Amino acid sequence: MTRIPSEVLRIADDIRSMRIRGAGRIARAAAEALMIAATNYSGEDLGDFTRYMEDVSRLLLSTRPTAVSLPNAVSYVMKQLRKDYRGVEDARAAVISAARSFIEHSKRAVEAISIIGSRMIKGGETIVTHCNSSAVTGILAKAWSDGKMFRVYATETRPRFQGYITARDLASKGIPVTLIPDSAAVYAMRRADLVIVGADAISSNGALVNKIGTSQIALAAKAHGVPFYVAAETYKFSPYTLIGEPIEIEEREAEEVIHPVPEGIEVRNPVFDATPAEYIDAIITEIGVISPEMAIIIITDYLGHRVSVDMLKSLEDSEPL
Ligand code: RI2
Repeated sequence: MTRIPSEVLRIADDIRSMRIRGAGRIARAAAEALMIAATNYSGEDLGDFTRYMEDVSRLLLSTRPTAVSLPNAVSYVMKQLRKDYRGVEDARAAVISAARSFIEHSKRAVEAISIIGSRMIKGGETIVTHCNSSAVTGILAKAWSDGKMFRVYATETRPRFQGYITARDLASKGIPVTLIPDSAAVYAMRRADLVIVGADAISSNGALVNKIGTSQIALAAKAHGVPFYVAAETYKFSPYTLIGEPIEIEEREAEEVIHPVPEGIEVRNPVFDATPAEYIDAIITEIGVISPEMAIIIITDYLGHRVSVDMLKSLEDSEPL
């Protein structure tokens, strides 16, 4: 069995340790890792190549459990290996081409979202965001470069403080930004006109899974009548939820919350939470602005995942790669 290249192991480790983070970046890094793995395969047996690529996929999928962009990227590339090929060269070419096209599509999707989302900012608003989403910062950067004036409240996003990345990024573009503790959600909402957050996963019932604390911001927005928007590429919609698989909420080490962990105290570190569809006013995707109730249509009609008894039965005997 061919060994997994060190560069691929490094990408997997970077995703696991969050040196590579953000659901979109994670997905592109996984596609790149599959491309590197395929390029480096030196054997000539198609069956062996397929098993090797499945090993690489399993490694990538084991890194972080919540962002559905990761399994969606892996399955977009790996479904190429369900076709018939004359030999390794053809299969390798198909894998590399699918990985490239995923990465290209992903970048263009983020760009389309920034254009569409920026049109929803009229100028003069106070906008709240949470964590660090490149889809969201893309929208804000585009609106600002189009000459719209607004200000942003960015939450710190304990325990990993990704809100600092957002604040630094916006400030570097000249966008007025105020960093606030996560517990200032209501304080911010009293002054806010709009909330825009990113997404790690959206389920078939339109619920949003995003960085822990998103749901309390959504609750505060609802209570204050502030519109709550989500910026999400369509590969953040989960086909797995369509067949009854819940989105797993990642729980990371207690040491991220407090170090050292005090003796005799249990510390929990769930890193995502779920916001029900009724708290979401719109989802800004690369194919347009939709309501959360349209999630099912995105998964079935746009992404092409159809449920049938035959498909469900075949799932029971194989791994859903
Ligand atoms: P983009 C991040 O997760 C945040 O929860 C953010 O909202 C989401 O990914 C989407 O980010 P983490 O990797 O794809 O920081 O919009 O745990 O960049």
